[in-house]
Amino acid sequence: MSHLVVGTAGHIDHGKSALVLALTGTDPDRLEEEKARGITIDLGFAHLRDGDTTIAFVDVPGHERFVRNMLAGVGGIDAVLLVVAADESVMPQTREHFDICRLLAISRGVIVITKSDLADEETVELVRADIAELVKGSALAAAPVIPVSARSGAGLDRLREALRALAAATPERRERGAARLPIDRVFTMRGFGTVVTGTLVSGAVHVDEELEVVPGERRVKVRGLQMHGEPVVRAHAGQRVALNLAGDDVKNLSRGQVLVHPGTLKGTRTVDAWIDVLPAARALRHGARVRFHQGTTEVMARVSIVAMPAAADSMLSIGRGEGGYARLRLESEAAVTRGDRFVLRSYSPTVTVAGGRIADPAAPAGGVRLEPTLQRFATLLAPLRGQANAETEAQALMVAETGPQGLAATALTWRMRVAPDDVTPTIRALVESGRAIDVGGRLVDPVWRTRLTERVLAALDAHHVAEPLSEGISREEVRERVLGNAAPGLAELVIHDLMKAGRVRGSDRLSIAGRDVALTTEEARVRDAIDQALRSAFLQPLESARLAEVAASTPAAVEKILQLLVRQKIVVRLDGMPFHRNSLERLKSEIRGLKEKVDGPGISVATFKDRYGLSRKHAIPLLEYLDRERVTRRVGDSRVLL
Ligand SMILES: Nc1nc2c(ncn2[C@@H]2O[C@H](COP(=O)(O)OP(=O)(O)OP(=O)(O)O)[C@@H](O)[C@H]2O)c(=O)[nH]1
Ligand SMILES: [Mg+2]
Repeated sequence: MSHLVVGTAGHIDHGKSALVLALTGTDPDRLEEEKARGITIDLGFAHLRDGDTTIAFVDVPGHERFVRNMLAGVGGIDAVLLVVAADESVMPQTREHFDICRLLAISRGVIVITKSDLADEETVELVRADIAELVKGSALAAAPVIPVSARSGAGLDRLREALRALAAATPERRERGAARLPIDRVFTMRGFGTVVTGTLVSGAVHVDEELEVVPGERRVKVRGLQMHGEPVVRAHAGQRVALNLAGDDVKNLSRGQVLVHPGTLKGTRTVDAWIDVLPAARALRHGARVRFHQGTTEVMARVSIVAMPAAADSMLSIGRGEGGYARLRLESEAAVTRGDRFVLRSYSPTVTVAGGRIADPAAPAGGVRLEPTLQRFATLLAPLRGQANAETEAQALMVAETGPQGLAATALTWRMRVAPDDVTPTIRALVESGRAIDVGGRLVDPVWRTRLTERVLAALDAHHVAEPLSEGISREEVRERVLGNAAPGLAELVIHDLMKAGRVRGSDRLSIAGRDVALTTEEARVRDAIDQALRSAFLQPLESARLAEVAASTPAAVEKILQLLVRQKIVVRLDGMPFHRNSLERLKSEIRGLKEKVDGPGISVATFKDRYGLSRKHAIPLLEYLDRERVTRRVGDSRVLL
């Protein structure tokens, strides 16, 4: 079963719709107004079945005012049916439609000279010459040119034959990749609800599947699928489908939105692109306001021409017939991705001026007047021009640009157009070639592993110098203050690297290995004095003023040493009061030793304070400490020994 989507193209009244009707039996003009005025206004659809080949026709309007509708129609076609009337030959919209097809790289097609019944052979030959001139040097230069009359039926069989050959020669579209369906029509059907139609650009959709609407980030469910009027359970790339949608968010859908597998495409407002300006158009200037057309989307955009820092704005333009780099700032979101082709029309007069290809659908914010920007464009565009293996370079560039934050692996799909099935092998290729490290689903440039290692060492070193008594920086602070802008997985990896290499040690606090707490002689004396004083005080409280006196030092110096001793677990503070570790150990063993001797309700607060000669105020924190240490358990005002 093969599928071909063919779009008509050509000047108004040249017989495009009549030809589709003659080929398929379906009149593509369905609107009252179209029938009344005898012109096509919006897209029309019809299809032809030939053995196991289905040819879907998208019939476009020729009127110059409706080129935007034509653009929405040709976004998803495989081939063009370029129509030129024998009695008028090549006209302005013949050229404009053909330009659009070229800009969108539609490289297959059949050329039809319609209304052959209205012209003699000589005239038809002149039309042939005009056509040859038009398509010279293009992909359609060798396309068949077939005179046809929709009125008499002459030439229709030859045309059908040519279409059949076209279908046979056209490769099936990529089914790999995430589903992507630009909406070209939305309507409601009694008994069904909302129906949207479009051509599946990539991937496949199934009945009962959930899809996301982009832009808008709404979810809808596929209640039913139809292809050419018949229900199906699945449709794939290259097929025209009608989807019956369900869900709370199904209201207000419109042409230009795209249905995708959730999370595989995002709305964007800044894109980096290559632009080709048509030979017959005016130069595209920096700052120009244009209409950006991609798929079925149309949004206004502002062009920033990318050039070297020295170039003056007024000189910045891409000349007629030339190509160049540009950043497009869209005035509203569009659902586009890398590699997409688009068309630009000038704001006023509304004519087609250029087209191009998206290199990055989520260009970084900021100016384009920087030398690295030129390099960025060159790297991103090389693979789109067919340079082998350059895609890995382009991916590596995007990874590098995200710095220590890293690029989410999912961005490979929505930003780099990597099919979901190809994400894992792509990551592997980046990692194996040394372009990225994979930290918990984020890809980071390996230079950050080294840079952040240095950063941690420098921070620890500075800390040791500033606070020789400190035993390092808490792990949390290292993560948040020192490595705060790094992907969490990378921060962990860097700390792990340093510990494994033996350069950093610690658990709660990290310090540089070998940089032990350095006490001055005076500090060591104070420490020993405090140590001694606390040991001999046993459980008697020693306020810091008193400790300073005993140690012949200042309260501030004593406090610093006390903090060090607390961190070293030599001193324990209970309610702010310092006790020597040994005192508390002795207390615990003494109380445990009472177990055999005491019976009944255990020890009361009164017994405890009398035993150790403490005030009630000082006894309570010690008893609570014993509870916490599971030596005792409080029952009412008493302690049971455990
Ligand atoms: N004599 C003759 N008239 C034709 C032929 N094909 C179309 N016509 C007439 O030409 C007029 C325009 O035909 P359409 O098919 O509507 O032309 P179109 O290209 O679809 O026009 P737009 O969609 O508005 O751009 C109609 O009156 C048709 O009847 C033909 O082969 N011979
Ligand atoms: Mg028409």
